[in-house]
Amino acid sequence: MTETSNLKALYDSQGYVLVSPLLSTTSFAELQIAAGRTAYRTRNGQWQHRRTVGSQFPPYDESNPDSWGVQHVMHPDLHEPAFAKWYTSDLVVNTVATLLGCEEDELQMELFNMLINPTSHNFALRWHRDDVREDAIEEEEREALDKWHYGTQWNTALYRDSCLYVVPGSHKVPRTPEQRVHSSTPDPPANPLDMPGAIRVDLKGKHLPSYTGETIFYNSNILHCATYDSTQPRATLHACMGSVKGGSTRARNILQHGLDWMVEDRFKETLDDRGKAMLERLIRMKESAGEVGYSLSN
Ligand SMILES: O=C(O)CCC(=O)C(=O)O
Ligand SMILES: [Fe+2]
Repeated sequence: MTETSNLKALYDSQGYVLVSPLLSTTSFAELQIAAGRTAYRTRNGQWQHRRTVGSQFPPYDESNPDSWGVQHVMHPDLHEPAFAKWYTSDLVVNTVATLLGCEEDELQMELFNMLINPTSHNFALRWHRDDVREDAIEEEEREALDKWHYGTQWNTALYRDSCLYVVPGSHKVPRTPEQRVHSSTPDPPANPLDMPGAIRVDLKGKHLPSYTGETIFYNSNILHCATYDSTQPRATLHACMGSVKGGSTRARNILQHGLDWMVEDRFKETLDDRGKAMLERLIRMKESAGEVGYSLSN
């Protein structure tokens, strides 16, 4: 097997794979500067597309001034071209095409957000799958997992990041009765490692130069949760990309984040030709999707 087919085989069997590095030295420096400015603007209220402490999933309300994430980092009003440049770079696009087993010209642009540490409150997300409700019965869960092959999500750490927990292999099989017990309420776990099969993901960020931008690519319907410590700096690029072969399967999960701004020409004008083509594929999905609602409840 070649190295890339190894990567895909591992991704398909575990539901995630670690890749390092996913950033060149230049893009690491550019992105770290852009990320710092973006986190600052979000925390001081200048950038209002954010994930609010207290809201685990979209829609994020405004009830808390503290934030655990920044939404829409490619938005033209943010004026940070480094984000779209990286999202459409050879390294990212080729890695995603390898993992999905598709050609570059099938890839659609999706979400690009950033996860940051809250500054005054610890926060956590419950065990969940991004697009399967916690009360789904076994057959519904199996059906949802069986069609979830057309996209991948990734976290690229700019600082060391050990917030995320996953259950390897759980992207393919419904929860066991015991796993259901740990993932059926809105409450985050007291100890994530109480979940049968759980592991903690530890991504090296800038501290070890040879690991710059360590990344986990994961199937977003793998069973996962996360804990956020307000004293641990976090700036983790959080993005996803899909293949047009998925048709509308990814529409709800992607469009629930509110992507009207991506349809505007002034966003398109910030992209190179590859980016424009990827965006065009997303817009086609959006046009055919209609009303999508939300994947999970808060
Ligand atoms: O913080 C993380 O790494 C995970 C975020 C997550 O699971 C989500 O936004 O659904
Ligand atoms: Fe999630």
